[in-house]
Amino acid sequence: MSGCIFILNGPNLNLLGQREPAIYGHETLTDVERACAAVAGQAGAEVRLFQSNHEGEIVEQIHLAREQAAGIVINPAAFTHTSVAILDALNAYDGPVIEVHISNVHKRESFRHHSYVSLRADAVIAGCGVQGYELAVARLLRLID
Ligand code: CA2
Repeated sequence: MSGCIFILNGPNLNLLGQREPAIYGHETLTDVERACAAVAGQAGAEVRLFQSNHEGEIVEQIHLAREQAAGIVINPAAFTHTSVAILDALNAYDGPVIEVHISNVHKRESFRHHSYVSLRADAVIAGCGVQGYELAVARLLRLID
């Protein structure tokens, strides 16, 4: 198996590991990228991690994924609950998509219970901490095998 898995992250996730460790843990996005690269590497695949605080930049990464990615792992962060634009972009992507949330959004405020992205995602992982990203990559590798 070869191919690149895009790991897309939404607003404020650049602060991962620096603030709110009780909710999001101590690991950073760099740690996430390293762990996911190790999982993908066992199958001869690569990952590319991207984070943006801007909705349009995430939409553009999803467009790029149409040509470059065998699958997408996405934590849209707050855009999960608001963004029809990200949903529409994912609907124009043909490969598998896995939605990840570090926290268990269903144990939190009710506005976090609805996800536009879940209307497109092939699977949703929530509440596994940053391990959720590794689980998502492992699942994607199975789906694109
Ligand atoms: O649990 C998740 O992964 C979320 O996608 C995280 C989003 C939140 O809006 C979603 O409802 C659930 C928030 C990401 C903010 O990330 C931070 C990380 C460290 C410190 C502060 C914010």
